[in-house]
Parts: sequence; C-alpha cells; structure tokens
Amino acid sequence: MGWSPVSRGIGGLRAVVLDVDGTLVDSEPDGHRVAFNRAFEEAGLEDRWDVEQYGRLLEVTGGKRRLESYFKERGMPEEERTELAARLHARKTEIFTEMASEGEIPARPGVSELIDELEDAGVRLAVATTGTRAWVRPLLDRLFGLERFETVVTADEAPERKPDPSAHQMALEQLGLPASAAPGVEDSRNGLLAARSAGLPCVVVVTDYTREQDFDGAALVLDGFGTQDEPAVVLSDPHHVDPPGRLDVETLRRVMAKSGAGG
Ligand code: XBP
Ligand code: MG
Repeated sequence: MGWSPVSRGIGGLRAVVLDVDGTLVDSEPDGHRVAFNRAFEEAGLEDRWDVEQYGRLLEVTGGKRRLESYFKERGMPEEERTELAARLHARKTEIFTEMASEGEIPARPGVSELIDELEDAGVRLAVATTGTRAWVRPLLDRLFGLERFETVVTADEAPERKPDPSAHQMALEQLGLPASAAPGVEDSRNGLLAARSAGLPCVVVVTDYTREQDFDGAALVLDGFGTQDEPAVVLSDPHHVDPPGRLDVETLRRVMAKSGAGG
C-alpha cells in the first residue's frame, strides 16, 4: 500500500493542538513577567510584579487584559487604565519579542523530541495560544522552525481569550479536522477548559504555577514532558494510558482511543 496519512495508521491522532506559554515554553516567570517589569520601569512606573504575585495575575489570560485587571484592582479609572494597559502591552510585546528572537526563552525539556516524533509519525502540528502573534511566530521559529506548524492561532486571530474555545475551534477549522482527531496539550486550567469546550481531549503538562489547579476533565496530567534523565511523573491518569515516563506519540494515540476518539 502506498503512503498516505491514513495508511500510516495513526488511529484517531491526526494532529495535535499545542499551547505555547507554559507548555512548549515555561515562559511566564522568567519571560513575560520580566518583560512586563521592564515596560513598567521604562514608563517611569514603580509597579513591579514578583514571581508569586504574577502567579495570581495569570488567572487573567492575555497580557493586555492582565494589565487592565491589575490597574482596575488599584482603582484606576477605566479610560486611563485602558490607555495605559494598551501602551504598556505594546512595549512589553516588543521587549518579549526581542527576548524570544535572541533565544532567551528555552523550550521545555522533552518538547523538541515530542515534536520530532509527531512529525515522523505524520501527525500534523497546530498551535492555539492566547499570546500575541508578534512574539509567538519568531519564538516558534527560533525553537522549532515555524514551517513545521500547519496552523498557528494567536490572540490576534482568535476573537476571545482562553478559557474561551475560539482559538482551538479556529485551529481545528484550519486543519479541517474534527475534535475527535486532535488532542490539545495545555499547562493550565484555563487552557484545559478552552480545549474541552472545543471538544478536544486534553493532556495537561503542569508548571510550578499550575501544579495545584483543578484538572478535572483532563485525559492525562503529567508534571513534565519527560526525558531520559528526568522521567515525567504521572499526576492523573483516569483512562489508564500508562505513559512510559514521557509524553510520546503512542501515549497520545492511546489518549485518543480511550477518550472515545479512536479511529
Ligand atoms: C498565555 C497568556 C498570555 C501570556 C502573555 O495563556 O495568557 O497572555 O501570559 O502573552 P495560554 P501576551 O498559555 O493559556 O495561551 O502578553 O502576548 O498576551
Ligand atoms: Mg498555557
């Protein structure tokens, strides 16, 4: 039989819809947070977000919304905070884009291996993120090669931020696939809710910021992607997919089969 994606027999796993922040890269504490603080400093503001406070602020997805909500809590009038958040976020985006382009934001351990393996297995790669296109594309390009991602949906394309499902829905539309053919991979409850609302089975790979969140509804929860030196610890495995110390293609295939998405 000649080659075709179907004859390669990858079951219900035709594509994977990947999150960026926290998932492909652990970008929040040493990346975005630092860029927000530099933007505050350059604007002559005294505000600085420490690691713990930033963890709480992450409840609000989208950098501009996060700034608006922070200034709202401080009692700043709406018009003023809207203008200030937009201005600061524009500068923060420039700063973070530079950090990403210069290689200051590394991939999470095990991610590059998973991406290579998915590609070798003919599984298509898509991204659904609440981050801004200006930095998402150079970051993906620097770390993995942008051309390997068939679809990249960012906050500039999706009408709403996670936990809204619009980014995942757009990714599936662009792939031309049903949710039963592509799991999501996320690091946070907001990401899990977005993927599940769009109908995708979802694997969660936690970070230090998200470890204690409620991941009810996840098909599998791991503490990392897993490497030879540092196998992933399984935090929840409701379908008994029994991963071999790392998130590999076979595990994702089993996730799809056991989530009733096989085929
Ligand atoms: C990521 C976000 C983003 C980043 C910052 O969430 O909420 O706002 O924190 O990036 P997810 P921007 O991982 O669920 O996609 O400043 O570009 O928004
Ligand atoms: Mg995330």
